[in-house]
Amino acid sequence: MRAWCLASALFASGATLACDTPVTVCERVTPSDFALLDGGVPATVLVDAGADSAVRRVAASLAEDLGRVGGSVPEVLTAADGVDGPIVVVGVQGDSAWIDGLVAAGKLRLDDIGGQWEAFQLAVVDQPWPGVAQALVIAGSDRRGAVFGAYDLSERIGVSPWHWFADVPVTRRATVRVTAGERSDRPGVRYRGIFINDEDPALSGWAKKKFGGVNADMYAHVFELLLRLKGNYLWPAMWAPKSFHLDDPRSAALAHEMGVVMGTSHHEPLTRAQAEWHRLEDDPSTGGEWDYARNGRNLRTFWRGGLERMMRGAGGGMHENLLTIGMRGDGDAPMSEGTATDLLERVVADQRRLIEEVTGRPASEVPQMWALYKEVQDYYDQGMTVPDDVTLLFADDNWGQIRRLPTRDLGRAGGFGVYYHFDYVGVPRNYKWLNTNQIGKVWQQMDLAWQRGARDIWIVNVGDIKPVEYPLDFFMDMAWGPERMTPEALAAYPEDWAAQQFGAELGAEVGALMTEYSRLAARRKPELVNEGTYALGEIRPDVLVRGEWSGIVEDWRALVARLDAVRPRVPEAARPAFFQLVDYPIQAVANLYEMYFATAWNQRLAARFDPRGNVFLEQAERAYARDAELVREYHTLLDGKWDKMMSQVHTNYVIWNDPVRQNPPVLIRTAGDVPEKMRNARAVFVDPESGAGPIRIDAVDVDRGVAAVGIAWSPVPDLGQGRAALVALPQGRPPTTPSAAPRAEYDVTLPENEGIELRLRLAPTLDTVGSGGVRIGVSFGDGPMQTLVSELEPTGGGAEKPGQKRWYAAVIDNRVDLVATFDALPAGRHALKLWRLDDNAVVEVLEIVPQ
Ligand code: REL
Repeated sequence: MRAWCLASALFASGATLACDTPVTVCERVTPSDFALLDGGVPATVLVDAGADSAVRRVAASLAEDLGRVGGSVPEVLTAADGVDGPIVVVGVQGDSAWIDGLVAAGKLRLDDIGGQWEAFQLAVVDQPWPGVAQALVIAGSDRRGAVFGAYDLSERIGVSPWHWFADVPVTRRATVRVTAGERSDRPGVRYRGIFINDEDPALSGWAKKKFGGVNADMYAHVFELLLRLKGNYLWPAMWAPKSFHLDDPRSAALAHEMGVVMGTSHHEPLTRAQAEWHRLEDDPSTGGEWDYARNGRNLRTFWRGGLERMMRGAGGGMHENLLTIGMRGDGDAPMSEGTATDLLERVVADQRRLIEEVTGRPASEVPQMWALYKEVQDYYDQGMTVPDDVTLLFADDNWGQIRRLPTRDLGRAGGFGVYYHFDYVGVPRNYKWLNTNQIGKVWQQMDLAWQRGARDIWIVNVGDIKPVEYPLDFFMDMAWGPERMTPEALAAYPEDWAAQQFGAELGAEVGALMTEYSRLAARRKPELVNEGTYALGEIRPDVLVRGEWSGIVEDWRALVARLDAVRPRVPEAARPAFFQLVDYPIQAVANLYEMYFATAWNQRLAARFDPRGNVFLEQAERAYARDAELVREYHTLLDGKWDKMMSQVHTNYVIWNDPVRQNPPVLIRTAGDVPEKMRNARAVFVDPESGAGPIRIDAVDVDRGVAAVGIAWSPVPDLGQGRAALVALPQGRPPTTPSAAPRAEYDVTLPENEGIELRLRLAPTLDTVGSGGVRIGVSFGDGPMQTLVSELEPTGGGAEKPGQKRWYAAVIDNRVDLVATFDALPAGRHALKLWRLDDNAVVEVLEIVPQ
């Protein structure tokens, strides 16, 4: 087998040398470059006196970043009089006298960004004003464009978006030059956001301790993080009884001031937190049943109040919002039995009437979205439409598989979006402790969304934010530049990201740790692991024989060994960041596996009254104590900056929902002595005798790829349990007929057999078209093709549907197994062929089992 395409496509780094890019940081010094920092002296920052608050704030933030790098914070001036050194000017085209003056004088052209959404242009301008040799212009097409331009520069001078939120240190540099020329950029996806959700007890507990609550002081950091990540949209924390507006009225004002577009979660219409409905229950004009058929008048009053509050805004101006419309039942439940399209259409029509009445604008001019979450998707599938200007927000299955993508009305003005999950509270099991998402999976799903036209909103449920820093950064980078996030850029991402946080010397190794951690953690959410998850080996009088469990634990041990080798080389200043982003997740999950593994052996041996079980009892107890120690270490880091942030319950779940506290494993002590030589549990294991197993092929080990209709099976890194997964690219193309299907071929040698069973291991992706499953074809040689179908039905809010049980199993195991059987084939060499019929098939492993 040859690792087909891997060398060229998968691991080739697409990084451009910074010196070749205009207006970026380059180590080489050329006279035409702009001196952002010269011998520790920063350039002066200039902003118009009347600039928008978001622009003034980011100018100050950029000045602080220059201080972080160079050691002294420059002044932020509103007049250039008397400044003879280099100047950085931040402003909005058409709103900045400084920038417009340069354009009028013919010294600056902003044609690249004119009239665009959130675009920015950076340009080095010589002799901008009398007595000033050079200016670095950061011009936004609008206020957020200016913000993103400034933070783009911050990132390039070495201030990670995570400098506060994960304590990533900034490397001091006395001299920073910015290459001459001009450069512009703009987002691919219009609204790019996060949903803080399931935030009790972790983020809530942390915020309460550090800021006195989930209030504006906390949101100041969240907003800044979001903007540094070039995101613009937030669904605030809402776990009952939180209300973004009632809890601290400063929060909404601050969002507006900093330039963040606020929203509310998918089931909280017209800026109202669900909790407000209950908190205002004493008000006779609101409250009562959350039921539009019976209590429509109060609901309208309630929603009107939300809109009026939005209109009052800061200083009387309207706050920027992307309004959620539609309705679910109270507390995120389905609204009614079955699909009540008429009622929901009435809800939407009434909500839009309210929008017009309160804002005084046509509803089509006030941004709105309708989230097709869980059973709400049924309304869409059954043909319900909402006005053309409303963005349709499709959702994943809460486990990272997008359920549906646009199939009709492709040109609708409001377009489409996706609501995605990195964290979830719900069936089959809550997962909200640590990151379990592979960036390759995020890439595959969001690339599909992009190709299929879901380009107006990408929002991701990030739980407490903290444990999902890495995939969140990736999600936002991809939302900003979806076309730039090619498979090659994806392959380079772990190293690039790690280099940004920990320095170039450690980039490759730490990036590899992130990749392997994500692969192992994605196998199964830690909340779904227990002592019974994997098969134990055999018990013999003198030794124990390794089984599946041992292999799983060995994978984690190998990763910990690599971590241990890297840790001492992490510079002192980066240790807190390293602990949060790399060390804690790896150690904590590895330790959890050790605990369940030891528990499994303890219970098994104790059931046979075998005192060797006591060795494992002690091991499991140590692991349980270690878990608490690791949490303590996290919580006491940096004088307790992140205290309570790791307090999601994560051991010994019994049902889908939280156990209320951490529970120790059930361990059994057996009477009797353990012989000395048995006391080292690791030393008592032996390998099983190897028998003839299936022929296993990593799906990316293709011998021949045969492209057709412009589509080819291609490796996608950081996806699945192999080195990469095989996906037909480009995505978003229609089904292919067998005669026109692209294929991958594997040369295999079959033994004598009476038939062949072929098993495909796929990622549990969904049919996003609604056409009855994801199809894939298999055949041997010139034999007939068999069509295999993966048909999973994620849980909606309503009655259980056929295929739902399969979906439970698939998301628990994070895999789907499809099996084809073939009549006896002659022993010897055959070409096994894999045919692309539908989009969104992600193949990880093939296994051939001769019968
Ligand atoms: O993950 C989701 O989208 C939902 O479970 C949540 O949005 C839901 O609102 C929950 O927090 C409570 O209502």
